Amino acid sequence: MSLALFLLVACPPASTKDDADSAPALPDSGTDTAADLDTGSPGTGTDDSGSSDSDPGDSQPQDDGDSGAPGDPDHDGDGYPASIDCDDDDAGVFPVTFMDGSSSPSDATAIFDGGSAGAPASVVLVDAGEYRFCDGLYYVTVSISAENVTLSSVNGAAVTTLSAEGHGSVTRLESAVVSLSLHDLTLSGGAAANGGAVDNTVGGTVSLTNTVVDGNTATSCGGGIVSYDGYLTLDNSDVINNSASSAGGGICCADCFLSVTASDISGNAVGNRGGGLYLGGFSSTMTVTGSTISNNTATAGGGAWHEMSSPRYQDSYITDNVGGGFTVYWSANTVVDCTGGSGGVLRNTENGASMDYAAWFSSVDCDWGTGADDNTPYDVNYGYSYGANATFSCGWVEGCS
Ligand SMILES: [Ca+2]
Ligand SMILES: [Ca+2]
Repeated sequence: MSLALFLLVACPPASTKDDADSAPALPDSGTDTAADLDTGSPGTGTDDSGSSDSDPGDSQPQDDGDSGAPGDPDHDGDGYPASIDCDDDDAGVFPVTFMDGSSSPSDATAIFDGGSAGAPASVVLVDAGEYRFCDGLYYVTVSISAENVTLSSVNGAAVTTLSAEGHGSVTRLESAVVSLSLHDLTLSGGAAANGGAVDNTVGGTVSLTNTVVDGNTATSCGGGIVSYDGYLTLDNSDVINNSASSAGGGICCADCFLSVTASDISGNAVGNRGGGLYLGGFSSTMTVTGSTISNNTATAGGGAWHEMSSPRYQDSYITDNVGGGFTVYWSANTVVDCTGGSGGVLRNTENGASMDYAAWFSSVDCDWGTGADDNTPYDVNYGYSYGANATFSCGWVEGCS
């Protein structure tokens, strides 16, 4: 088809009908010329393709008078165009929505906005409630002094990230009464002395649900998360690719209560003890259930280092760590229980488990590896070596059998 013929077919006479908008079936009540000269007021005109329409690219057949840029409408009139408003049909949902439970949602966008990679926004939260984020990458450091604060997202961790981009911890608790819940978020880019993504050195309470702690660093303890004298709960969350200099590449927990369920602690590294996690202090307890600790690296305790604590692994895997599966040092009671039908300590470099001054250790129905799955050189290094034992208990070194 020649260009001339194509133009004849595609372009009706401009003076007789709507000329170029996205709803050509609509008659244009204005008088068109070859160009669009519709003079209707915004919201009342019928041709939206011309210079008189502020949103020629949106889905409205006519100028809708909204404040969105061309092609980026603000349908719900909340002041935010669809590109950053993850619910553009709900005027009560903003890029960052704050809900305190007692009134209608309010707009918290301004306090989280405006940060850049070089200068993250420094946010202090003094009001209890939930801050829910639309999709996006927010450059922030967040310190929390309100008692109960939830940071969450509308569409999940894969599309919603808070990053400190090397300028401190992503989140920091300011006192022991603070309880911080993290839901459906990714925390990354934190860099601090302790706790790159979550700094809880004050004895507060932290829980992570459907959350990813990825790519944070600490010069001392807890590349991803630190918890001193506090409570830390992970549910269906990942602590991955974090690093620390001295202890706990992923997690550092001292005098704390740690609960890990259906989570993944992988790919973390530390210069000294506890590649995945470090559990220390005189009163720490830990339960890891249905989770995986894998591919972490340390000089000792590649997967985990337990010191003066009581760790319990329930139906969990400790695999492929460099520097040993886990080390138990001066600890009262260690249990590795796989009676639920899964879990094991497999393919760790050096030992599956190493123990010094461990009072009691038991393994129930766990796979400690055979053949290609064996740990090297020992499944259990207890001063002596024990290999491929599925179920055994050791009370003090000489009682191990
Ligand atoms: Ca909107
Ligand atoms: Ca909205």
